[in-house]
Amino acid sequence: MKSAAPASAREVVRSLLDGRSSRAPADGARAFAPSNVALCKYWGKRNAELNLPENGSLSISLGALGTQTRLAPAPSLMRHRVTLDGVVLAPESSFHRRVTAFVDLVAPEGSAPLDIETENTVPTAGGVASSASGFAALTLALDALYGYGLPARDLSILARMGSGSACRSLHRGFVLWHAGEQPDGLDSFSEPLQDQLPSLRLGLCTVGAGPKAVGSREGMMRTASTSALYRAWPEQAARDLHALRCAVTDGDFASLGRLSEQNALSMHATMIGAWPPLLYWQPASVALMQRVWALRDEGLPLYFTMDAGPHLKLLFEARDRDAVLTAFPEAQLIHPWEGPLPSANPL
Ligand code: 2P0
Repeated sequence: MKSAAPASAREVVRSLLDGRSSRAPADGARAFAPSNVALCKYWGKRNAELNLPENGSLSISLGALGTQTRLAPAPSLMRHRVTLDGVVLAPESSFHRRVTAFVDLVAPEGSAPLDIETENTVPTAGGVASSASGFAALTLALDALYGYGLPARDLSILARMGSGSACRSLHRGFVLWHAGEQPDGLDSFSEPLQDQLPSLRLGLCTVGAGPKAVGSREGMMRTASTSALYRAWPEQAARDLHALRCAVTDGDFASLGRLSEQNALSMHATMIGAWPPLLYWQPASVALMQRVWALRDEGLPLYFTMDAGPHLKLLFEARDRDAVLTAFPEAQLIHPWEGPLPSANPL
């Protein structure tokens, strides 16, 4: 494909799958992908159809928190059936539509409908990323079901078209998502970084339940189109991304924590400057931030990051685990390198 021409998602997928297996699908496939949290955030798109980001981002995987997906061809069904955490979704629900549109993009033409069962071990649609691990697991499962055998880079490009942050859920540990420059996005892919901070731990502090009022997709668009502060974002993200890569390479936890916290708060500042304003924080979120800052003032090397929701993800080192869990008894401890590896198997 010519890299200069704008491309549709269908053209990009066809170029990736061209010449790949067209054998009969397996009887089924099963996959797992971990969720991830960005330390340098993805906020804003240069192409909404292909989920091409304005800036590169860097994440850490969330251990055993993620998504298990099972696929089985079901010729007797009239159309795909999507089951999320044991509940069959209505075909008109937005998640059903997103999932089936992605499946139709990737499956060979004329394929039988699929029975798609997906289970999350992360809170769904509450600001703790679930679309990331969901579309990553779905991508891995589709690759196994149809026997495409795509290389990791192409899998990440496919997953990104399902949900941007999904491309970072195909690896364990630190993952870099290159923004890329090409209009077709074939240079916007993810890759794992060498892990130099095996002592990193996270603490998930959830605030409230239930779905957020404004999803990331709409939130990004609103911010980019109405927030004057957003103009400063791509440049800051590029600077933070470079510095965070150095912090990971050097095993420099203090720099990683500071850069991550500042990057998250800067992203939120761009949202607050949007119209109508986007403030994902609850009073309890601010109280948690203040607890982190007070402990840091007392000498505890503790930082946080936040996504498009009210929850905090604490960042600390294994040796401070007891002190952190004493101060935050509500936190769920996450070891990024524990749990299954991202993988898929035909059944
Ligand atoms: C991130 N977020 O880097 C940022 C920080 C939310 C805040 O990636 O439209 O669900 O599917 O590409 O990936 C959430 O955005 O958006 C997200 P789509 P996605 O983790």
